[in-house]
Amino acid sequence: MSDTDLKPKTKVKPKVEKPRLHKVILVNDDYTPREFVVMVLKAEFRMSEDQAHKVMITAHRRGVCVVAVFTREIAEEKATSATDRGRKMGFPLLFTTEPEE
Ligand code: TYC
Repeated sequence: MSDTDLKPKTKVKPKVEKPRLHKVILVNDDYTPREFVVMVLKAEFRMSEDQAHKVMITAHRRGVCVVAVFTREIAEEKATSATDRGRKMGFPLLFTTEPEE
């Protein structure tokens, strides 16, 4: 570029989409012990005993409860890992994910 060349006046701004967030959802079942659900919530989602108990009891009463919100990859990893903890113990404990509106 010589000294006489004009610099472009407009900057090209790359458009970066905000990553859509995904909910991790705890699903109730009739077999997994309550204390085990609380233990998994504390271990996997860094919840306090009190928070974990509230989430567990909400899923128990209403069928499902939103546990936390993450980017899609993290939500899926957490849901799989938490579900596996139950499976290893022979429980049907289930965590699913769903995109936020
Ligand atoms: N319903 C289970 C019981 O009565 C406890 C439970 C709560 C299991 C929440 C799963 O997501 C769940 N032992």
